[in-house]
Amino acid sequence: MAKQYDVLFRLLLLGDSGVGKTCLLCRFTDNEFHPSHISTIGVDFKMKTLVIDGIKVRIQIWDTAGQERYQTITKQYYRRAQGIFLVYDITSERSFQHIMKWASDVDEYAPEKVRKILVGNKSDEVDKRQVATEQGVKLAKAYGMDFFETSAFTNQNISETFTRLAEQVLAANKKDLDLLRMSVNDEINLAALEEEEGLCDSEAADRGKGCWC
Ligand SMILES: Nc1nc2c(ncn2[C@@H]2O[C@H](COP(=O)(O)OP(=O)(O)O)[C@@H](O)[C@H]2O)c(=O)[nH]1
Ligand SMILES: [Mg+2]
Repeated sequence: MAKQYDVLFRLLLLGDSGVGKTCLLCRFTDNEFHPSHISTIGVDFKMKTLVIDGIKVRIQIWDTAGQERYQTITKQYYRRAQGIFLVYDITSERSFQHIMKWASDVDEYAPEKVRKILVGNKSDEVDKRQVATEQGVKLAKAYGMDFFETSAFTNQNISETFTRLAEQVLAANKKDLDLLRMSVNDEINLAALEEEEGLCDSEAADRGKGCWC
């Protein structure tokens, strides 16, 4: 049977409630947009496979499914991520201001080599815009991240944004992958390897919920 993928990465969508994280995910994986998405019906994650430089990259994208409202996102969400989308809503200055808080959580809890990308969603809402494109560009530059304005509604820059982060994560893990390739001529699954190495701490296992094992 043909190999389904060469490598698996976990990506995480972060940002205030209502910025459009769930819609971005549904648009990317299913090419669907539900205008009145009921945020309580949160998906845990969705998967998609991309081919980057001939490598089949399976990405598992985690949505925060309502926890952001109560700031109960556990550090395990961060710890298991290799890439993070920091999402704000261009019609909400507040959601943009909060990016700094999300970024500092990432610095605190995520692995050091995690890759981040800044996303200003709802670019179709031209009349309601509160955050200028230049502000996004400037913030992304300050954090050393790439930046895209997206619209889950019109499909603007959706696949570009997800692909760019996947490419960056792949590049950041390329050395490990090449080493693995030399020794394992089979399915390469970084996530499975991590598990074998026991990276899931007992604290998380005890809690069960919120642990990505
Ligand atoms: N106009 C517009 N509305 C959007 C867009 N993305 C999401 N929304 C709307 O914003 C609201 C919140 O979206 P949701 O994905 O649930 O946000 P989440 O809480 O960050 O997951 C919903 O009413 C969506 O229909 C977009 O790109 N453009
Ligand atoms: Mg949501």
